[in-house]
Amino acid sequence: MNAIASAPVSPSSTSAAPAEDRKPLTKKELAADHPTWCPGCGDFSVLALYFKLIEKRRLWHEKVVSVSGIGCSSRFPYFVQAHGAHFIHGRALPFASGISLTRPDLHVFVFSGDGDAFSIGGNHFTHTARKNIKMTLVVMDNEVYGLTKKQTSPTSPLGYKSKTDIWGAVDQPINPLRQAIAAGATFVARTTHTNPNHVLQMMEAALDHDGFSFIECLSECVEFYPGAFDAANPRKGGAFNLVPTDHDVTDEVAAYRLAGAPAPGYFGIFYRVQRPTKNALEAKINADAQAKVVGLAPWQILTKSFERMK
Ligand SMILES: Cc1ncc(C[n+]2csc(CCOP(=O)(O)OP(=O)(O)O)c2C)c(N)n1
Ligand code: SF4
Ligand SMILES: [Mg+2]
Repeated sequence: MNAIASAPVSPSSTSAAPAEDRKPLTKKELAADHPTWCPGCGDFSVLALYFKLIEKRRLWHEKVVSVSGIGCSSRFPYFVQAHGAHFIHGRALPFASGISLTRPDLHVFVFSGDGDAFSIGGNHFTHTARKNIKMTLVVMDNEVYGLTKKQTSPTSPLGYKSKTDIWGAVDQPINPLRQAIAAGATFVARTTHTNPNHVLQMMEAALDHDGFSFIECLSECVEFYPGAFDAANPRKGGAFNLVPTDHDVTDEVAAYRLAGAPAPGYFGIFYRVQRPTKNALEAKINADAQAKVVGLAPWQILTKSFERMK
């Protein structure tokens, strides 16, 4: 991971070369530190497919930003050789919002855990979704707090035994998809780490979406919740059910209803609509304001502003 201010420059990422002459980045060029996740952790799969996405879609080091909060999944930016920030627990989205609004040329990705995104960061999830700030949020949902060694998370199912619920969880878990739809997210999808092609497909669709795109990616914590998603894994006797082909992704009520299907639920795009982004709306305000001061020196603009305040 590199700090925002210091973009790494590899031979294939010099900004002098036109995009069409540059070779897609390879996994070797994209990999930074060796991931410190437990062997078998679902998060490895998400990282590998993020590399694949960058390679396939010919994104460049200096144009990609990976932001995260705190948690096992949030270690993600350390392992990517591009701009990135491992920020404060639950605060990845406001940090990423600032980047997205000030640098519209960058592809902003946020990688979060279920605790990071829905517990301590729950309010930011709601507000980033309703503001429709252009970025992609991937929540690596393992239904537990992994980093802190097995506490109940907002997505842990009823009855799940953890260090904070030794007799089994009694609180109704949240439904991430329904929460996103209700908050005003304009792209809502679900996938699972055991189906690599599908993860990549969802990441590509999210990248193409002009607005806030949210992907819930089931990602097994083999240490503290092994087998959590066997019911969605055909190799473990489960069923991987795609969103029905006749589902209308612009129908909010239908999406909400589909998102309520009992475990293992459906996989695919539940909801996708176009609504002006905060990025576009603010850019217009800025352009209008700038048009009023064309030809003036900065000190004259400042004087005008002070006069308005009198
Ligand atoms: C302000 C603050 N409160 C609590 C913590 C402790 N803490 C670190 S990670 C974490 C939860 C991690 O769970 P999740 O977001 O689901 O990520 P996972 O490790 O499961 O990938 C908690 C409570 C912290 N680092 N900072
Ligand atoms: S504790 Fe769980 S979530 Fe964390 S790295 Fe290990 S398997 Fe992955
Ligand atoms: Mg978790």
